[in-house]
Amino acid sequence: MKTNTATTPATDLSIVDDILTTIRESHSFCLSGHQNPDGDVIGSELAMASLIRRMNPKSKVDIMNAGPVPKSVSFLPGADNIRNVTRVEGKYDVVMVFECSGADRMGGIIDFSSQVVKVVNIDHHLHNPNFGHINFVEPTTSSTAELIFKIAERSGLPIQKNEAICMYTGVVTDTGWFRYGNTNVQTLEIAAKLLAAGVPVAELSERVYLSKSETALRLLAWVLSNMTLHFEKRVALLHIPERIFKELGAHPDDLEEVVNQGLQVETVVASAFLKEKGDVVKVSLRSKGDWDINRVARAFGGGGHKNASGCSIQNSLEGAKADILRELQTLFPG
Ligand SMILES: [Mn+2]
Repeated sequence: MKTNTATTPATDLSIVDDILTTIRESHSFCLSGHQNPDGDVIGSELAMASLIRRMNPKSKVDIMNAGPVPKSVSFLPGADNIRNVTRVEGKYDVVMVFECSGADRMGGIIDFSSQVVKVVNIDHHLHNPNFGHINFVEPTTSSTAELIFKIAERSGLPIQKNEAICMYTGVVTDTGWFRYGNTNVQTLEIAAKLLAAGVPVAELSERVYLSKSETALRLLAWVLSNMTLHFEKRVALLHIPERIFKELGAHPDDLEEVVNQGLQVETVVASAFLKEKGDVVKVSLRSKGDWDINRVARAFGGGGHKNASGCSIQNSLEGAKADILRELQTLFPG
């Protein structure tokens, strides 16, 4: 077994200080993440909103996303106040953007040039173009929640239990509960500090992971029975036709984690999950170890990380399967 070579990122504290100064000196904040936010976006937004309210009690802090809070993290303290919008109204001193490669990744809900004075860009993805006035971007950090932790710690305020729960949720959902290669020394050091701040680990894992609907399990059963293996069983191809999705009465939340199931097969190094919706197929990609699945996603204009990426393909389900297999084949030259 290989040793964990994941590096501990060195943080530029002058950026963190710029963010803290911005929090102290501004009056209105809009916090937002990528379209269809995940556990890391929601946890980061909630922890950051709480921190801003403590540092700057008179300020107005709104959280708005293009998409609902996933059911698995809807219990987080403050999640009821997160708004699912198609458009942000009015103007803000600051917009804090989590996990986005640009304004369009937020679903186009806000116009930076006319509605915002200052853009703070916080992300841990590769290829972030540093579109903000302040850019706190660390691709070697496991999760945005860890970046929020660094800001909170540097503020000098003791971390509150509600904030710790939100940040911990961001870290564990992005690291697969510390199983993925993005887990590094810093991740576990931060996790330890969050535990010290009162995170109830067992209760939290039950709420996040053991709270699926019956439909989600029936959908998973369908997907796994129809799984195909390719390239000497190194690739698992999973799919769900729109017709089956509707027949089962499934909800988009029911698809969470489905793509990871393909990786359970011993020989499989890359798993693709295709979801048909209208004339577009959404593709989730996962890989093991050094297999770079991000390259495959980028071939279709998508993005993400080396081991977890996604893209959309304008094609029929069968057409998209052929497209994605053709690109996956490039992982295995010769
Ligand atoms: Mn993340």
